[in-house]
Amino acid sequence: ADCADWWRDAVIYQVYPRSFADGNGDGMGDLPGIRSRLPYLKELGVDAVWLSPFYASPQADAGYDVADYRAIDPMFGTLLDADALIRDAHDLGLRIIVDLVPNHSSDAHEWFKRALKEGPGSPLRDRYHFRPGKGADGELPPNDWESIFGGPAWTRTRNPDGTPGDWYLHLFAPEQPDFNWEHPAVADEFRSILRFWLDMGVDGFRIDVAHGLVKAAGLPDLGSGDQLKLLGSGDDGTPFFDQDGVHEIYRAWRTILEEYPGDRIAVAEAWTPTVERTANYVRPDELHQAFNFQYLGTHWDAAELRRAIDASLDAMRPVGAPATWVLSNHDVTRHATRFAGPAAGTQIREAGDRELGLRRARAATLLMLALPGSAYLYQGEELGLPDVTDLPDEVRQDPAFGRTEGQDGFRDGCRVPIPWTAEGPSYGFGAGGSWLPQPDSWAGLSVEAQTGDPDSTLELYRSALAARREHPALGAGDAVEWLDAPEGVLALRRPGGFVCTVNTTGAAVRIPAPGRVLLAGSAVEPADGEVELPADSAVWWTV
Ligand code: TEU
Repeated sequence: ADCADWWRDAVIYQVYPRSFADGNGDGMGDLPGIRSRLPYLKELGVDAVWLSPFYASPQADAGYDVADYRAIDPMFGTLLDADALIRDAHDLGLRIIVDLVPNHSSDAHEWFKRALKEGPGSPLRDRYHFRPGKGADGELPPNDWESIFGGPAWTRTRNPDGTPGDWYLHLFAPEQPDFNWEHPAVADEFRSILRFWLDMGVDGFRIDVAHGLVKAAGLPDLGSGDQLKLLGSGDDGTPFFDQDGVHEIYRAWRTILEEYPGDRIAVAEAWTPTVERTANYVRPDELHQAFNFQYLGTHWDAAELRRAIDASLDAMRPVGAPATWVLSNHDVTRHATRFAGPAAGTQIREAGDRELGLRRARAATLLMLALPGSAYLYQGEELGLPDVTDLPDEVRQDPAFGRTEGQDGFRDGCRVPIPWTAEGPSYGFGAGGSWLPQPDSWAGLSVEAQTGDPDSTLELYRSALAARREHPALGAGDAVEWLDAPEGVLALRRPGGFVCTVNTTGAAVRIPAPGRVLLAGSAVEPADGEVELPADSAVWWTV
């Protein structure tokens, strides 16, 4: 883990601070809580921890609305807590990656507050996208863009004298005004923020909405067309995503990262239409990694999984970047629920067959961890947590919730606080309850309940991560060789004498045993050179 290219095959664990561990009993997770659980993460066997935003924020979008990029929100702690967390992590050999939110600030950011207060003509307005409205009285938004959370991407301001004024752009919630990245002060400020956190000792950044910073000149209308389809399937023509200009920003950032010792990295959150477009973000002089959302979006289907894996490896090979796998995060339905039913997509409403979803999730994880490259885990997936699909409307906090039809804002379901113990009011999350209610069934899924149970998902993750550390060949390079296998079965060979078999079908399948069992998600007993692969299961073999 100390080597220069530590990130190429790193397993990185995403902590969602408000839902991980609550140190002060106010029902909200915090930095001291995370700090107290670092030994758990060390024992789990991950290389690094990515922390979702903990900055000063009104929490209109759970901290992705930053009011001060150099301060910790009091609800999470202080800069001293952050410093202690980084130090403790480093002492344990864990790296820390922080979330950077450069596409937009909070409307409570000093610049935006002053821009509003000073009124039209304020030079601070140039740091955002302020525009006069259309129509006789400027009563219509400047263009036809829609917010990703629903509704227009523009909100009208009031002038200091109370009259209706200009509009400002927000690709997300109205409380998240988009920065104007053409303005040099914005670029300067973020270079300075990078240095601030690098000086604090962080090992890298996860770049929020990395594909969104630059907008097409003139902010042209989308015209007819389903905007959501443009976002979902992507389209090179989208005037606010994946514009070529973003790459200049990342080249400047790479230079800064390289100035610091210790191989600091940046990973792009870029929802691009194709893996080839994603690869543009990880050129040798830009960011190091980019999440592979094409893989995240696949059905539980052998051919589809194989296609997504090949496409990602093929796209990354020419740029020399590691494929970066991810199955769950704080924006999508957890994979134990996604794979439970026939529906695909990132937002699933039904709970589905819990057992089926868990079996497939365990198999999908073993497949992911047998692939070359880096992998991101989302807190709680190592416990096999499902999404909580029946949260009452009144506890939901996702700003997308209820904004428009079709945008359901089901992201709260994957953000329910972690169960640590089998007993207690919030299953050990904290002494004062939890900001979202945990289902009763989570007692049996707690860290305490699973620890030491060899059949548990937690112990499966621990074993898989231990094996990955013991056999670095598992994550190394970019080579995957597909072996002949019956329909619905994947068999992939990795250099170093490893084979991973995945049976994606609902029935047991008999195949020639590829070698000796290294790790199995469900019990397998090879005999006479053959083995029966249980339904929806994966096995690692050494040959
Ligand atoms: O997400 C960017 C993004 O595009 C997501 O909104 C995604 O499309 C959606 O969640 C899928 O349902 C990032 C953060 O990860 C997310 O939590 C923030 O809400 C968003 O940026 C705004 O900062």
